[in-house]
Amino acid sequence: MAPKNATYAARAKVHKNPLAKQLLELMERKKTNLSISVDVTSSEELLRIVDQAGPHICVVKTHIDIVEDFSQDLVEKLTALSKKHDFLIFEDRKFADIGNTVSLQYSSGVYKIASWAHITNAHAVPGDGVVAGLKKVGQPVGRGLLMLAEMSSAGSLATGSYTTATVEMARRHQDFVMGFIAQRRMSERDDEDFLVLTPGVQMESKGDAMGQQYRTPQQVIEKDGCDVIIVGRGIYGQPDKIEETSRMYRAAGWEAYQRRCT
Ligand code: S5P
Repeated sequence: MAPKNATYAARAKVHKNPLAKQLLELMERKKTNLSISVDVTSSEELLRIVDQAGPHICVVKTHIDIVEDFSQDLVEKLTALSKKHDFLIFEDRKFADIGNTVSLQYSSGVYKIASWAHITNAHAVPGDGVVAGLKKVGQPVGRGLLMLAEMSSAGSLATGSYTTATVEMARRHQDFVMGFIAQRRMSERDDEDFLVLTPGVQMESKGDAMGQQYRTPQQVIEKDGCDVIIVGRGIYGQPDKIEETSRMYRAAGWEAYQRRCT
């Protein structure tokens, strides 16, 4: 892995995973390590939030199955916004089944996730088959996968030897697995460079009533060596201040990264 203080640009130059390289380049070009998690149930609200946050983010994370009025039009408009504002789309599907099933869930059904989401994620619990099933669909169309190595929620079972085994699984599929959803940097090896995208980030609150636990951009990026902060309610929780709050989290995330690099 690149040293903890290596810049996104330096890492992009030598990265072998195409999606990781693309994201690192984008982050450097746009000077942002902020991802917004837009967990809202209306297409119109989703698109409004994304358009307002757009200038400040590198990734939009969706839970497409919570949108009540989902249509192909939403996907087309979201894709247009990703081009307008220069960000990647990450469908937080958390696949967790046998290879054959996840390949169908990823390619087919109502959502056809692989046709529009640059990035998706999977739990390691089924074993290597989950990666193989997703890779079969996603790799030919240039998609990337994140493995859930840790979770932000209280009492998560993704710790210790489970986390270690997840990293080992990712190592066996580096052509498709671009990194992890985790709470800290996952590897210090200099022959690999997994990106770490980290949810459970907020500056105002320490958590919610259902086990979510929040840490600050400084803790996540500067102290724990993660690469991208994922902020949900910290931004969309104030629907009238999307632009302003995105700007604030972007600045906090980028300053923490700059301090890490010096
Ligand atoms: O460990 C995790 C992994 C994920 S992907 N913890 C999480 O909270 N998430 C997701 O990040 C979760 O599904 C939600 O979409 C987002 C956090 O939202 P927030 O409103 O708590 O910031």
